[in-house]
Amino acid sequence: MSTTYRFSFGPWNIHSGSDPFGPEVREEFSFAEKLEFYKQLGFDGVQFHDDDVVSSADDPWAKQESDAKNMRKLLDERGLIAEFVAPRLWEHPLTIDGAITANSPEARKYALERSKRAIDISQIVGTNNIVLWPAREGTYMREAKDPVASVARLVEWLNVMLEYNKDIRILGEMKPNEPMDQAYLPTTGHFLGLASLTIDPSRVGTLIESAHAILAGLDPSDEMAYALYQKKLWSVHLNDQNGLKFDEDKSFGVVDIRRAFNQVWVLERNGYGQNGEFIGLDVKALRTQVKEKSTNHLRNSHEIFLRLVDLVRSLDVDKVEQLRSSRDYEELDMLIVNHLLGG
Ligand code: 3MF
Ligand code: MG
Repeated sequence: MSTTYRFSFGPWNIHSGSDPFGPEVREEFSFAEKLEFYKQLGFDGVQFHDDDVVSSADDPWAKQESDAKNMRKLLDERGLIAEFVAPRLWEHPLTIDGAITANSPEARKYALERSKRAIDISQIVGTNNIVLWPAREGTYMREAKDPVASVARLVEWLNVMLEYNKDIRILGEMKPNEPMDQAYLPTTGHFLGLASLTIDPSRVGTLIESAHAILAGLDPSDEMAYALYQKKLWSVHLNDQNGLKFDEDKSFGVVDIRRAFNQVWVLERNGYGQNGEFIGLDVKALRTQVKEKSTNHLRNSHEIFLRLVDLVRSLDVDKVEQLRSSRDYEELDMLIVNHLLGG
């Protein structure tokens, strides 16, 4: 059965181009304008931070609830689906030194309460998927926090969330560094290892971002395979990355088309998407783009993904099997390269 893929992205993927070294270079599209791009560009799913849904995660709950209901209406009117809600735990003044692993009890309490509200928001916008990107759950220097206590705090956070709502599931999006020097849970493997210690491992899975695997020196398709085997690959953030540097969030496949092909191969051949999983694209427009063309990275990534699906489907699998059996990997190399070159 061939999968009909559904695509998603987050409102942050259409942006005004600021980076740590310079300000905005183009005017931000309003949220309402961004929403109109989804269907135009071939996307059905919207990924949210809690405060993408509500105007402030620090507002009284009654205000947040009404904001979330309005958002649900906007989505329904446009035939859009909320894919996940992620509590944005890394921007608040209280969470400067981390949220879940902060040394400050006040910060940790804030993180727990805010995360519960994010779950409440998810229920209103219509998704059970909660993404945890533990952005500041690490250190700038090793001595800053107790590493064992930090791991325990991450498990405790998971348990509180799983207990708070029995319908939700948690997707950990792991990244080895940036903004921190070292993350406590740098890879999918680290996270899934802890998942087994929670009160309900069946509701703890993963979202794998290509660039995050690359930054950890790993191959994204192997990371995806590892999670797929465990039936725990519940979302992806496909993108590309040119080596070990800051997280570039380049369009999918533009740096290494073969690496992208291998991700599509592992997803397609293992039925990813057949239980409603989205093809999420966490891609950023280059800073040099003008506003009118600052959604092309999404269009391009979507197109590259679909063209790679065609290439995966048209690959001569018997030939691949034959070359594997005869251990003729030089010929296998050529078969793949020829296929990618259209020959
Ligand atoms: C990290 C993420 C997001 C970030 C987003 C904004 C769900 O890779 O996917 O968290 O917030 O990328 O920069
Ligand atoms: Mg991401």
